[in-house]
Amino acid sequence: MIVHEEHPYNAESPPAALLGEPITATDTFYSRNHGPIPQIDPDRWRLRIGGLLEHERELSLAELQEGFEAVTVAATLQCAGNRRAGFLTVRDIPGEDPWAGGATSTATWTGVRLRDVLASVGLASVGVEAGRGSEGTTGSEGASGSEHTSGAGHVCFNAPDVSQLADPPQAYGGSIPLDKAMSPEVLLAWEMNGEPLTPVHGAPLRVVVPGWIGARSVKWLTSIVLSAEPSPDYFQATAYRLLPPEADPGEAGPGDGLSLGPVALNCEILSPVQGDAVDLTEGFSVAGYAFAGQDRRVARVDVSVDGGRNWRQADLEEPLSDWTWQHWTCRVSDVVVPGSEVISVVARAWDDTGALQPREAADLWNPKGYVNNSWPSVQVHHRG
Ligand code: MTE
Ligand code: MO
Repeated sequence: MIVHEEHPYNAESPPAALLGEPITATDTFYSRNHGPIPQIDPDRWRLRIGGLLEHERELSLAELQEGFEAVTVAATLQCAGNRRAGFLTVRDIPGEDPWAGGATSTATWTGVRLRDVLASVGLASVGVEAGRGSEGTTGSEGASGSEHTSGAGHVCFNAPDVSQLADPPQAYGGSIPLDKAMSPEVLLAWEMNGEPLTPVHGAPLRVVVPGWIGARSVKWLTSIVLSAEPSPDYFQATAYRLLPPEADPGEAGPGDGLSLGPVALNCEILSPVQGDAVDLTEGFSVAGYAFAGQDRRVARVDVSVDGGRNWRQADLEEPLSDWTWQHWTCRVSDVVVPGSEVISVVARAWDDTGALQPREAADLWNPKGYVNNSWPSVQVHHRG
């Protein structure tokens, strides 16, 4: 692992651990933590469900595991700060870790559907079919399209870990609109890759919100609150928001900037890595991942070995599910390098709406360093 911080523990997956692997081994799955890892006794742990409901409910782990259908979903998690390092040549981002392209990983998650648990507290999926609200699925924070008669529009998640880096210290939480919460892929999970969750990944129970930024997949879940509004928690209301470039993040308050929800189209080159020697005469392979987030799929990945002037198409793998990244590979040979033996390898992904990643990190830079989905590039030289 590439460890950015020990306390709190923040570590990204090295490129070699992600390369060509549809599923990331648990011990090389990235880990993003805002506070100390809570050690929770699963026998004493309870999940409380409250808010805009007729009956509050408290569930033990056994009651969750035995009371609802267990399902397994393959899903990629991706931190909103993934690839932040690419912003630092534009302008410094003090106080945030310089994540490269390894703040993303994929696992199979086993648990129960959040919607089944919500149904057990009287929240039927009324309105979900009637209105897939554009607000809810784009991640902006108006009323959800699937408003329930109780008035709930958002499902808030709370955890016991406290970030000492925020002033004052802040317990971790977040929320998603009700229509996403009622989608069948959203889980309350106790297993990752077929094993019980490890402490760093949220034991005994975490939320998994496929297709949305990792921040919404709240670990060490202890309570769910149904609410008319998004969670007031610091990590929903103030952090994980895209501020305009001129904003002072130290001054940003609740509601400033735009709330991040669905993952933006992105890709990364995992091989070769920066500075590698490759055989330009014999040829070499360029490989990486691409991910399109909520409701979208990667449709094409292009590779250039001349800094983005000419392109060839990579072979793109099928995703394991609607909620995973796609790996790609492109064999490059007959590279002619006039004058210099250093070449710039660039990749770019298109999604199935025809959207292309933006080219320049400079156009995307923001004070907290979120959503760098500019074209990745690496410089390599001839091995000769
Ligand atoms: N949940 C809690 N309780 N505390 C946290 O710090 N970090 C979030 C999310 N859930 C976090 C959390 C962020 S920002 C990300 S990207 C994912 O967890 C990372 O999940 P992982 O550590 O299992 O990879
Ligand atoms: Mo994150």
